[in-house]
Amino acid sequence: DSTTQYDAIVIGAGFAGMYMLYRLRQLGMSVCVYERGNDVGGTWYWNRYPGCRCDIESLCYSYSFSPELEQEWSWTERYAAQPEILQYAKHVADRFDLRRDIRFRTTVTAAFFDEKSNKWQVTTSDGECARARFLISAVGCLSSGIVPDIPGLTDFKGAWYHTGSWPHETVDLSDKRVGLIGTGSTGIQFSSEIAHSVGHLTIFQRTPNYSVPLCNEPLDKKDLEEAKANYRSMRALCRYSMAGSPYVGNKKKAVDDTNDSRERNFAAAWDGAGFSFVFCYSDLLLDIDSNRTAAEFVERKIREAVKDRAVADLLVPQGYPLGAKRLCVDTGYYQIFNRDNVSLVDVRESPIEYITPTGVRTLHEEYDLDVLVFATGYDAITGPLLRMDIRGRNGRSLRQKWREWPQSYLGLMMEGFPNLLTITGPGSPCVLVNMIVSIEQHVEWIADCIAAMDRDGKQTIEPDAEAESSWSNMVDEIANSTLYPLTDSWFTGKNVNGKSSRFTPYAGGMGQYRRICEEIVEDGYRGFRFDAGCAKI
Ligand code: NA7
Repeated sequence: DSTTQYDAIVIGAGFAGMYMLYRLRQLGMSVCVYERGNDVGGTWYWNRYPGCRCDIESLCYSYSFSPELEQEWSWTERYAAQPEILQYAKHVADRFDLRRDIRFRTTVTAAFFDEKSNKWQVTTSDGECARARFLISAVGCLSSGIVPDIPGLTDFKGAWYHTGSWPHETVDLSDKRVGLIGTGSTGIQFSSEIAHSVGHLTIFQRTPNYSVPLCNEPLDKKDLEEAKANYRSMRALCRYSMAGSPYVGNKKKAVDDTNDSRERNFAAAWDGAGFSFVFCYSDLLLDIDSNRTAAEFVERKIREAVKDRAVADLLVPQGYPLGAKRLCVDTGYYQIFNRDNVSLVDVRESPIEYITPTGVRTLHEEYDLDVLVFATGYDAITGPLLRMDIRGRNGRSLRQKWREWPQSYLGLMMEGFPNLLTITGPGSPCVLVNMIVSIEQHVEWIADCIAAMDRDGKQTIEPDAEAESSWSNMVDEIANSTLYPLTDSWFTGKNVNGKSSRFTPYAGGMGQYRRICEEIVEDGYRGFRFDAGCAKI
């Protein structure tokens, strides 16, 4: 067999793939990482649109595994912009000499499990085949962008872009008539950044989102010295926290507070904002009445910021709880609507009918545009996995298995797919928490599991069907105890035509999830079977 053999193949060289490679090397394994981009960084490699910035604080949106790395890298802002995060990813790749095991510009198209050899065979876009005992997906949760199927796009004479595959060369938007479709986190970041420099910005909004201020600021020498001296305790807090960030949330419920005290508390949270806003009471994502108090506060803030009452009416979210769609975090978003060169079009009231060679035609009006930008989101969490044709035991495909519902045990492994491990897969906390904390926990769990298998002479690991289904039911139950499923969103898959819709991430929090994973290991990998037939539950 001339096929190249590895101990492990990792798909993706973003933050998950890079750290996985680092840990597998420490186990002495031969590893190949396939990466479709030209360099490391994943999300931060592809998302180069103006205004792209992480809305988790830099000091905790960074690797914790190397104290030396922590000390030598100095973040410049409380919330880092995309170029700085990409620079950090490149620095990590250089520092740990990761690139020599990464095959860039190579997309994995298919993978099947060969039951005779207990190996995964992987096929890539350049027709190459490789085999490995372990196949580890590090494809990310938001890497499969969606451009809506609007008639006429191919006839559009101007330039058009999806924010998740923004060109590497500078796109000159100055003085251009720019159309933006989508007002999620990305659309809000993009429009706030460019409104001041474009000729005219037309924002096509279907659903208004709740957005709170980012309150970004430079990190000075003193901030950094203090952070560097306290990294260990901050990381420990993140690891066992709800959201993978060092917020100490308020234990009080909003419904139990008096009106005056609640107003003061919301105002203080607004002044520090970022995601900590939703933790200013313990029940904002659990109790609809509490949630309403926060939503009303944000509504007042929107109305204070936007001068035109009719525009403010359109920007105020209606009919779904704050935070049920991912909360947006902005820098001066609502204020851009006071500018003469920004207009808001309600495409729920007047839907986009088609794209013309010169712009966008809605039911009631035509808009002339030079550039059209789609900030229309992603086929989240399962999308990047299902783009590949993955087949496990008996040739059964993952697409088939997940037709109804993406069942997984711990978001880490699927029954019928031995030795396939998914970093931040469906059923893990993934997108509900700081992704780096989530990634590090999965990578470390996987590396420890492989080391334990080698110690015990086990070839394969696979979850038991019963463990997988009870985990998936629990993910569902926890989601249903929150307000998240009360609206359609990319969390539920409803943003993708024909996608099975269930709330996909584990909503019990990072700390609780980590404890469960630890207990399962202490209990001899409860719910997993090692080698065919060695069930242990
Ligand atoms: P999101 O949050 O999925 O936002 C996509 C936006 O695009 C949202 O406002 C959608 O409206 C809108 N959309 C999608 N399709 C259409 C069509 N056909 N017409 C009009 N509007 C449309 O994606 P983001 O990239 O902003 O954020 C994804 C995550 O990336 C973010 O949460 C961070 O974790 C990073 P809808 O709400 O569906 O009515």
